[in-house]
Amino acid sequence: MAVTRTFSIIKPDATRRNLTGAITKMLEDAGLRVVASKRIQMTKEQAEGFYAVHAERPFFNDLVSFMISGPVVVQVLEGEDAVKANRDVMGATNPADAAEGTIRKTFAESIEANSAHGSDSDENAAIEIAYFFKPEEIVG
Ligand code: IDP
Ligand code: MG
Repeated sequence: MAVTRTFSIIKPDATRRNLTGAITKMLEDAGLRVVASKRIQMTKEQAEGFYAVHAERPFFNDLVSFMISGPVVVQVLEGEDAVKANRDVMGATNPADAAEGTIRKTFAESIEANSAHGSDSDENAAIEIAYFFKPEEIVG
């Protein structure tokens, strides 16, 4: 295994409930290091572009509205096989299916307001990191 990077978002349902620290601690406890982090208010255009792969899904408009309903914390995480480590600690998309001890099981409000995003491949991680961060903002 190699040290790789992935992209994470602490979603508006979580920032609203003051869970930025609690979720970041779960990421760190899973062996991931926060090498970039910023709290932003996404624009509608940014959220639509970020989730463009889901543009044809019935939940797309609701998802975009949710993602701009409050601030988010975008992060770059580094660690051994970071994409898998992050998705393991995040848990299944639907909190009803998420394993005990995962971020989504612990904190998610619904399948939509599920507290965290994590990239699903190294390729998408690189694309998503570049969507929000300049190289000089990432300090490993
Ligand atoms: P993931 O976040 O676990 O990778 P994706 O299928 O990529 O899941 O979906 C992206 C996001 O869209 C989810 O995290 C969730 O916020 C939302 N979402 C996914 N499926 C549904 C659904 O069936 N209803 C409402 N929102 C959904
Ligand atoms: Mg996904």
